[in-house]
Amino acid sequence: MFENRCGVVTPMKTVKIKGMSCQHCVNAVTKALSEIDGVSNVNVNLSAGEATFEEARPVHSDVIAEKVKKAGFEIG
Ligand SMILES: [Cu+2]
Repeated sequence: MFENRCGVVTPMKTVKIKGMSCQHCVNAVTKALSEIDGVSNVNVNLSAGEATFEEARPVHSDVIAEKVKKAGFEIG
């Protein structure tokens, strides 16, 4: 969490990612999520099968699912 210029705390979001098996997968998911407009500070945890990130503004879950799918993984 951090405060942006407006003093608004950016909400953290965590999503479950299915299909990750190694660091390469982690990098692919991290890159895919980072490319989404409004998403920053992406942190992917391989053992937990989770991705945590900050949303500067609300991002629809469909957009996230689509991006993850294109990278070859699934939200689960
Ligand atoms: Cu992999």
